[in-house]
Amino acid sequence: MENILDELQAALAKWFNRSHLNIVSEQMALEPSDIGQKLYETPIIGIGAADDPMWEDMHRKEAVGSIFRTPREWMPQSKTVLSYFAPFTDFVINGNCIDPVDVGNGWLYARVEGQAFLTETNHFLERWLADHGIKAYSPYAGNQFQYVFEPGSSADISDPSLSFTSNWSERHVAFICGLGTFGLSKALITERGVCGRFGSVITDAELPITQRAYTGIYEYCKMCGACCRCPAHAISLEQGKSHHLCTSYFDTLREKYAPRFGCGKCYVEVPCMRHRP
Ligand code: B12
Repeated sequence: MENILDELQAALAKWFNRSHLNIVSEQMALEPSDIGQKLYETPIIGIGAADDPMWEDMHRKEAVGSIFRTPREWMPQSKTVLSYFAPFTDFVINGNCIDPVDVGNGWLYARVEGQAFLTETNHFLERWLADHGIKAYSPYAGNQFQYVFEPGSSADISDPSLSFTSNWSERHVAFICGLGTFGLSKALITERGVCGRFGSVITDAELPITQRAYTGIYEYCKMCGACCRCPAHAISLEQGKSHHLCTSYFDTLREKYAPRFGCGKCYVEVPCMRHRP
């Protein structure tokens, strides 16, 4: 099973280097100079055990909440979870460092078209693993993924005590799979920093487990406060991060950048931007 991970890394590298979905096309470009730019670097991977007792802890209100479904609740025969972090390219990161408020074009593409590419990456992993005799399922890319923002804001979720959560939180999954810990901004800090996005698949194979190099949930964060320059004033050293203030501000950006959206000012110009501090 060790070898299969090397093979998978190679297949992912090829997919990230060759897929046209990972490149700014002429149709999506806001400026001609953006055409041909790449959005994501090849991901880093972490593997968690489906019987890790920490999955049950995610049901606790202060963690993810009752809405969370453990790997076994998604797929009863599951043995492991493969979580990946796809770092943004310099094109995406540098473009969002130019102005403290205006969002870079690359950041907007990476959020919208880039997430569509990552959803395809989850399906790519499902297919690749199936070709190797392994059943794999991506909760986020499937039709049962659910999330809720402000309490009571989702028609599908009747429990009004739930807010800003989902039934498969990729950062919590990545935390359990050994990829990193949370920061003050609540971004997950990996070896490649915070600038990037996560995806995952649940599998029925005994893949080699990644040992977590941490115990505390904020262990990789130096609490330097650099992310407190958030334009929505949603982050402070005293109060942490307010999802409510962040989301309200985010909604105004949906209008400004329609049909795209994004912000990520707490992800750039911070010591954890590209590396674990
Ligand atoms: C809802 C959502 C939002 C909402 C609300 C934020 C939120 N709740 O996380 C809004 C719209 C504001 C948002 C904004 C953004 N988002 Co968003 N969002 C999500 C989404 C869909 C679900 C998040 C979720 O389920 N949260 C669950 C709640 C419970 O998390 P939490 O409150 O932060 O968790 C705390 C508690 O669990 C607590 N805790 C207490 N006890 C315990 C015990 C244990 C054991 C643990 C582990 C934790 C714990 O610790 C945590 C940290 O404080 C995910 C996609 C996904 N499927 O995961 C992306 C996701 C979190 N977003 C992401 C990104 C990139 C962004 C933006 C940068 C978007 C952009 N492109 O500009 C901004 C950044 C804002 C910010 N600083 O958070 C990335 C995160 C990347 C990273 N490095 O961490 C994700 C994972 C998407 C992805 N596929 O990669 N997002």
